[in-house]
Amino acid sequence: MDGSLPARATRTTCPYCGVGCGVRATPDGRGGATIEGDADHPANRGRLCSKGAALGETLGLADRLLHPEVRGKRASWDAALDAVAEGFTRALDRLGPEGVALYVSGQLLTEDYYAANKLAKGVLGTGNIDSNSRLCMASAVAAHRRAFGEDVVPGTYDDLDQADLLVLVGSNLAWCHPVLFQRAMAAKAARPDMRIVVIDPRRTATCEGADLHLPIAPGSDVALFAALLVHLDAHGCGDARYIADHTQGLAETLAAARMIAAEAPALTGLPATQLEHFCELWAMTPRVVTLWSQGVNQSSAGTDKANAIINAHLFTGRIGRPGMGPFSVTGQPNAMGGRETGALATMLAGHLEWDAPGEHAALADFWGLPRLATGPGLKAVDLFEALGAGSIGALWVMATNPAVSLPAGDAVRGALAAAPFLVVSETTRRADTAAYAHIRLPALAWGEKDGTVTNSERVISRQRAFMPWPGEARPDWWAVAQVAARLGHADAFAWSGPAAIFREHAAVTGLARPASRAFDISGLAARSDADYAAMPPTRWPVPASGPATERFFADGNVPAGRARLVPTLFRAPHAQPDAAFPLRLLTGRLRDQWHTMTRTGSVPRLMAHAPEPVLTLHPDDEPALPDGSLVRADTPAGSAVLRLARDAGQRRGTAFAPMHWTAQFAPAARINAALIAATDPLSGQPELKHTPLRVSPYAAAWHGFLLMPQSGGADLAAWCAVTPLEGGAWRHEFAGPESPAEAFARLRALLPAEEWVVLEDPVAGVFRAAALARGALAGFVAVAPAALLPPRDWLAALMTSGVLAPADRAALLVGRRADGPPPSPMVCACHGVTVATIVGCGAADVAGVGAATRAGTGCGSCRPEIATLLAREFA
Ligand SMILES: Nc1nc2c(c(=O)[nH]1)N[C@H]1C(S)=C(S)[C@@H](COP(=O)(O)OP(=O)(O)OC[C@H]3O[C@@H](n4cnc5c(=O)[nH]c(N)nc54)[C@H](O)[C@@H]3O)O[C@H]1N2
Ligand SMILES: Nc1nc2c(c(=O)[nH]1)N[C@H]1C(S)=C(S)[C@@H](COP(=O)(O)OP(=O)(O)OC[C@H]3O[C@@H](n4cnc5c(=O)[nH]c(N)nc54)[C@H](O)[C@@H]3O)O[C@H]1N2
Ligand code: SF4
Ligand SMILES: [Mo]
Repeated sequence: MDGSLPARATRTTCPYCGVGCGVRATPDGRGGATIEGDADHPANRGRLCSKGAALGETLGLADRLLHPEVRGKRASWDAALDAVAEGFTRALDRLGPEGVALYVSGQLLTEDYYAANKLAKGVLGTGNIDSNSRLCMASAVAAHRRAFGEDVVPGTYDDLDQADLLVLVGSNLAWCHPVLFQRAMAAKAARPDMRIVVIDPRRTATCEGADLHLPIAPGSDVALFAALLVHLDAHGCGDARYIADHTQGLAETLAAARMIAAEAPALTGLPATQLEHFCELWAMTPRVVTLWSQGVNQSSAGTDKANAIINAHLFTGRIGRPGMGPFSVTGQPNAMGGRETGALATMLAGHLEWDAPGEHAALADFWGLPRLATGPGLKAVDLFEALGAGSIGALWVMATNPAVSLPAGDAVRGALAAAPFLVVSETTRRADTAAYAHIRLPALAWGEKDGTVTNSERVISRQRAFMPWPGEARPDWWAVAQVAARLGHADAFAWSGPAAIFREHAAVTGLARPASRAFDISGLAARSDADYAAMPPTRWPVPASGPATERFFADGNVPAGRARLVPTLFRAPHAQPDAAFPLRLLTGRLRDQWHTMTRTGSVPRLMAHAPEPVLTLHPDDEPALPDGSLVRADTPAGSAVLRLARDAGQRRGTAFAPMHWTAQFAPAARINAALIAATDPLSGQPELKHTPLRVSPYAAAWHGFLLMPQSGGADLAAWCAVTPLEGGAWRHEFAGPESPAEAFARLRALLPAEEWVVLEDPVAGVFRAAALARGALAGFVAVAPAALLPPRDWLAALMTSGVLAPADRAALLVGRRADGPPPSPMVCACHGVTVATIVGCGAADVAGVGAATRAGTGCGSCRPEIATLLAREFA
């Protein structure tokens, strides 16, 4: 099973977002692969976004973890696995099951997830297995369970195509679920009466395709949806029959909504007329999908926000029918799989419940593991606090990078550094968390691993291998099974491969009989290895007998018997801005980066869109701070330093910073170091979006940059951001406290040169040096006050363009040829088209720009930005 290379295209699934696009991958024989969208996959019908389209460029083995390591030294798998088993045994002896833990990820395959959960709950006997889904989907899960009695997404992507009104709440769909966004745009183009509303404090790229943008005050969504419920009630929009036959809790829910509805304009900061317009649109459009994401979930009121949305759908009976329903989109490729396998501290397995009579015993019997954990364990934020407090003796982290992605990042790093025993399963050395590990286990990556993932619309798709296993990397489930065997449970983990695990997982979902569960794939429990290998995308449920449902809850039947309308009261975010921290920090994602950049950060064309970590403010906030300068972002929890950008689409009083930069790329710009670790009381999901903030100038004696053939690392200056460039060179941006002359000498010494072209002006503090080797540019360093640095783009291009023309040589120290184009930021990652080319091409619409420059004609992810540029240009 350590796969030889297939000659033809392999059908697999994109490993990034929860849209779950089908991909056809054909290895190119040089360590990469050609990637195309799978026209037959129901999620994307052939489309891919910029990240999916660039997957072939992420397959290289640079920085891959290829061998197990014990305390920093290469070790055999046997030695490493023995050490893991010993470490956990020691911790169990000392602290009991509460003192051991696993922290896993929505980027594991379902089979890995299932194995990890069985090890934690079944063998170690602990509830302490949580997933990074706690940072992502926990509030949606808790809301589904409150409303329906089970964690079920009622709708499908077809509902987006069929809706007459699509409401996007706290979702930057254009950047984060680009292929779904393109589906929505296509639906709107086909049916121009379709309306799209975006509810987001920021005017995002998603707003480009919307009819209405409600720039809501951060954290206030409950008030908006309470106002909607009261409006629906006042205008007779309730579905009396559905309410009477299928729901409970209406009176309390309406009473709670009425208590805040009148305050909605003040709480949401939205003009009453705009609120009214939104409510009317929603009220008069039966086919409405309300789709939400992290602007809802990542909040100390996340569960209430989600229930406030679901309430409006239950009240109107607009659920489970074509084109209508509440829709929580998942972030990670297998966020849903983790919920299905129960690999969260608050779940058992296969949607079985601890407190449902007989289910704990049924699972313990089925597994043959009588030590099965008897109750929930620690949720992610609490788990890392416990680690910091010394009450976790052994922790195994798998496929997630908590040193970067958890809030209170410096405390998390402290806890990781102090962990008595830390195992990290990783694909790459580039993950900050791996640096703290006592044991590093090399995992198979996308293209090598084999199993299943479930997307946002409950479709189970295969991820198939099309590359050979590199070095000694192995599947995560295999490492788990090996450790279980060493702990005395070889039989319960004696799987021949992922198909066997999948069958067992499917069988677990049938154990809830006779209690009904919506999640039932027991009909897949007898799949042969060959059937599993060939499994087409399959939507759950797949019960062993009886009909499978396409959409849930249209008939009102929910697992809880009656659906619950949940009273939701307004709660402001955990911490309020004050004189010391007057702004609010929103965080989130950029179009072309994936999370902690361990994959997308090494792809130059994905880096080109946003090469540096940037903090965005409204032009009227902190107006004295110059655009493009480095600024300190201070919060009650910590600080980070980022480049300042201005955007009139940013809500006044808020700032936005991307979550992506790490110690590998920009150590001082890790924004999570500045986030407070407040959580939603029901879901335990951290409030990653609303920390109070102060922004001030970052005092540096010098600024500079360095271009080199290789990366010099991210610790060359107090502030440093590293970016790979097209063609193989690297760019480093710097600022620091020493004198410019000292910095220049230190950095210049890093460059190889046969000849130098140098400018030194100690009085102005301006220093530039171009290093030449065999007539080509081999490196460039510039140090100066920020405003006096030359532009980078042209020099960066010269780094890989060979022997320099005399006119290029003459212009080196200026950083730009007088007859060349002015520097301009990249917009289209597929075809390398810049802002200047787009606004200069003469076309007035997105299609015209595409015809003239090819921008927007690849994956299409940049089309909203092209529209924004044109709107600005022709305003
Ligand atoms: N390019 C890219 N795509 C991704 C990912 C990635 O890393 N990169 N990650 C994937 C994952 S795991 C996830 S979870 C999804 C996340 O997908 P999204 O949730 O769409 O992305 P975010 O940027 O985290 O946040 C969405 C928006 O919430 C807004 N917001 C903040 N506070 C509030 C509020 O109080 N109310 C409202 N209504 N809105 C608010 C923010 O301004 C932001 O624009 O993306 C997935 N897709
Ligand atoms: N400020 C802020 N913080 C956030 C968020 C936010 O919006 N704002 N969003 C949160 C959300 S929604 C999420 S989902 C998290 C994501 O945060 P993380 O999960 O920490 O981010 P990733 O970079 O996806 O980490 C996945 C790691 O697994 C490795 N990996 C990939 N494939 C495999 C595999 O098959 N096996 C193994 N063993 N390893 C593998 C990768 O190299 C990478 O290091 O971040 C959260 N943090
Ligand atoms: S939308 Fe993009 S990132 Fe998400 S699954 Fe599809 S191709 Fe992958
Ligand atoms: Mo996520």
